[in-house]
Amino acid sequence: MTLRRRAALALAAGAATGCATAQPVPAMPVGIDGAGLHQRAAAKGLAFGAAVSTRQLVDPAMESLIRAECGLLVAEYEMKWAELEPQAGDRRFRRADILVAFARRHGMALRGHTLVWHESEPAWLGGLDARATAAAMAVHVDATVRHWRGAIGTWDVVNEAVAPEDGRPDWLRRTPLLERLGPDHIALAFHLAHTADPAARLAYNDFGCEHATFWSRRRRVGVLALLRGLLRAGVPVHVLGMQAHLQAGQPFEAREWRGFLAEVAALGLTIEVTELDVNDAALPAAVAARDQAAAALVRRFLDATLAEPAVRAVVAWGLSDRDSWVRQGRLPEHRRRDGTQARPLPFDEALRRKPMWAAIAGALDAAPVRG
Ligand code: 9MR
Repeated sequence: MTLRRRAALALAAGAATGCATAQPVPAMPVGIDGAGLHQRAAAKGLAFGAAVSTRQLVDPAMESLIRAECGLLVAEYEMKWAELEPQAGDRRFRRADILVAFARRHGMALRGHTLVWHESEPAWLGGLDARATAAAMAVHVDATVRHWRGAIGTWDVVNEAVAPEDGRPDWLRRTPLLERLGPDHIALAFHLAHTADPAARLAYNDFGCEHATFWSRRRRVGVLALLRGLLRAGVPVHVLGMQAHLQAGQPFEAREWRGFLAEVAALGLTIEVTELDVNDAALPAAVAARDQAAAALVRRFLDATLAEPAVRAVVAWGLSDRDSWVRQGRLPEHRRRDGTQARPLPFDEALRRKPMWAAIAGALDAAPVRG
């Protein structure tokens, strides 16, 4: 029996219900018309938004910053599988519902993030055999997409499936789901999401493609191969999400990057920048110089990216440095040797605009209007 058929049967049977910084940064002057990033993006037919959490919505200053700057929201973690189904069959949509209601109340679009990701698989999945895993994935994708049907414009269906360094001939990552179900589970997740909400745009989302390095280049080849294979097989994938966790100190070449985006666009896909931020670990400690360098990298990246008409959205992975995952230092390459805090986002910890805000605003202002 094919995986798809098996999952469909499982569905029918309801089988798996079962620091502060040393020097303060001066506030950036408000742009010519005082507009936030969302308004600047909207003027070009683009969307601008950020990853947020429900915790941020109860902080009045943060809440008003989100409303001033964002036209699109994504849950930084509250829509991940491990959060939504902490125990098998125990589905908890309530927290993420708060975000969805907030977005609706303020006329903001939503990205759904993310249905299948090896880092957010619930622990209980580990104890299941292939058949039960397929059933659990099918019910999770179906129930989740159906729950927010009509509310979420774009879903990150599969996240970070490419890892050339894992040594498979297809350059796919060796995840628990892949080991148990094989590569077909990727296509299956898209089919299930499409059935659950035929109007939602479905994205493949990945990181580490943006730089002019051997590592990034291989990842781009892997991503293109995956997309081509899915499209050839008639899989409903509509969007490529490029996370854009930029690495200061690594080379970025606009022409090379634009060539890749043009190849993606030629496949008929649209493109969204989904998790923009800058790892500044390689930059000097002095805040002014550091912020200028990070902003310059963001400006070069966005100028090149927004020149591609298929690019429709820019999403920052948070608004304020104080909330950035980079500060958690989970990745060794995020740790600053000088012990100062990372400054990866457009607003500082006091929610003041940084040069990175001006870089994003400038790139949006300079972007061609979308048709
Ligand atoms: O920034 C997110 C962090 O707060 C969460 O603890 C973590 C696990 O859910 O996920 C982080 O976001 C990741 C995103 O979902 C996918 N791309 C990489 C991001 C940083 O790890």
